[in-house]
Amino acid sequence: MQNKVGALLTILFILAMTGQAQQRPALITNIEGRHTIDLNGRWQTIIDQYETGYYDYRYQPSTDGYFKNAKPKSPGDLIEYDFDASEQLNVPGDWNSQDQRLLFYEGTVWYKKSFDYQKKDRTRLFAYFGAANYLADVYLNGQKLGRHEGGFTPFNFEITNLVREKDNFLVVKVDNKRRRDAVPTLNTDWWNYGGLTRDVNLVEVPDTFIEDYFLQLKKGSTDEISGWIKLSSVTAGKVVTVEIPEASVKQSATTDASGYAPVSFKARLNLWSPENPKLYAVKVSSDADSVGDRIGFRSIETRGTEILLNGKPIFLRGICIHEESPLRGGRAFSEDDARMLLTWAKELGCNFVRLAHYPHNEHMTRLADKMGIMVWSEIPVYWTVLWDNPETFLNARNQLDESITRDKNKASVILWSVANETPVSDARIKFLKGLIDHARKLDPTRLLTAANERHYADPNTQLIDDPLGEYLDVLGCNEYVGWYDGLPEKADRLQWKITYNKPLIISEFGGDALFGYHGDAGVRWTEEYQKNLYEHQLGMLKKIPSLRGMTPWILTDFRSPRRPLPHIQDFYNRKGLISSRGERKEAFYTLQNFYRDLVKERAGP
Ligand code: GCB
Repeated sequence: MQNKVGALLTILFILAMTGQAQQRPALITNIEGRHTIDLNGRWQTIIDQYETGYYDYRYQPSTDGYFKNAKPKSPGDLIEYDFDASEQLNVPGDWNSQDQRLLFYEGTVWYKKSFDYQKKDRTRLFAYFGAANYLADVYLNGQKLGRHEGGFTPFNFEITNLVREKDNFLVVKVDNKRRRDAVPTLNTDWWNYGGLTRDVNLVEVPDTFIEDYFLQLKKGSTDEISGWIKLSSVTAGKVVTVEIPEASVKQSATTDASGYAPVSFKARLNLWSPENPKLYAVKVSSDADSVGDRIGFRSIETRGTEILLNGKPIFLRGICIHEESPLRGGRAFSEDDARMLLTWAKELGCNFVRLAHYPHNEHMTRLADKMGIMVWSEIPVYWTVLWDNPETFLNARNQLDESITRDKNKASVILWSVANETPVSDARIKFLKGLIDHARKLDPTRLLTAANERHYADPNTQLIDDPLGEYLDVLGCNEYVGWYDGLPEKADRLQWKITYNKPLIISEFGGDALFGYHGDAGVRWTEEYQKNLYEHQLGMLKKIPSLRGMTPWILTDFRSPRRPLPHIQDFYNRKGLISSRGERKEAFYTLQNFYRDLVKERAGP
């Protein structure tokens, strides 16, 4: 029996690795270009720590759970919940920062929103969730639509046949309990914000609609757009058209048996770059549907240790960012939140951000497109996920898939990262190689990276030789010389050896400082210590010949359960260059000056 189970698991794992086990979910791309009805606002909620609304007293899934939104029909009826009399929470928004009782809560909260809907002929309707952390069970009018796992990527369900004109109730059970086999796993260094953390919309589309499209410059080209358009049904022989009026482009193609229409055409384009974040109005249409987008076109490649944007070598002046709103507290979710974070990054002198450690909301990547900021996008394969578990792999791959589906037409996104600080092993390589292959299949144009670790070859030599490097285009490396690894001055005597002839991004370094705490540079937690650490780090990093970018850790202080030190941390990771109240620490200016000098040096004498 054991053997049979083992064999079955192996087959599942092989299927998963080769991509045959699961169909890609039909996620609708570019919701902004669609007619939507927003379901944001106040939702009724029930805290359900014991999951009474889901399981019966024998711990079997109940047929009569809270998703029924039941009401007593007579005075004698026993119903122990009532959404309409329950407390409300804002959507989008995590629950932790909205209700003091829920700050540390990990478990289930039920959400309910009622709405009316005017039905239309030949119109399909989808409920689209920007994200729900972590596990979402979704019901409409008492019927289950499905489940989604993964806290940072969008998903949608069709509700055309279930929706009615009056008194619909959309119920979502959101569960943010951490699990060893989940992605991320039990152990992270960020707050486990639960809830419907991003926008919820109803999306109207025609019967056969443009479900997805990929329109980017062909790898290595600056004048050939190549990609595809996918219709929702698999009817062959349908004509689809791409128009970019400003570039005098109008191209048609015909769908194949699976509803895909490959396109490839020449175009004279004003290329997207941080100095010139040019976006073109693009229209994709079929006989029944039409969707508008704004897309930038740029090429991104590597040559030896160079990263080339539009054929020219670049240096990525970056910073890491968590999806947290420093001033309001809690998860960032709005365009205003995104604007504040990206404006601060620009003020620091950045042309690049690492959106750690999971896909951020779409406002971030849309705004990065408009503001001319290049993006490293990441999935939460963090530290020690279960490398040997096929389900864990499928989950990670699905999160990568949804992230690429959402953002693959954003010029700002130049790097997909598949992991952060994962320990070297064969099982991990197999897992991550599976993700890399999948990303390359979905998107042959972008660069692949991961934030890896380094180790000491001898007391003065840091060695980057992670075997994963072989499969990456750009090496990412986190290091904490001066914080977890000695004192800041240690950086002065270190040399770096890198076994790959590839560009390197130092994807993290830094140290904690409490804003306003001043003292000697030798005193931990002071702004002076952090500033001194940055000075020594920057001196060291400048000497690495293949260094092509850096994203120090991190733009702003952020909440973390791993950081309890009273009066200093108070459950915040204080490695921000900006405090959780928006105050710039001294090291902010150290990095800002460094980036200013870099720009001057690169502009020439
Ligand atoms: C790391 C992690 C990051 C942590 C950071 C820290 O290496 O990648 O998620 O927050 O260190 O502050 O320790």
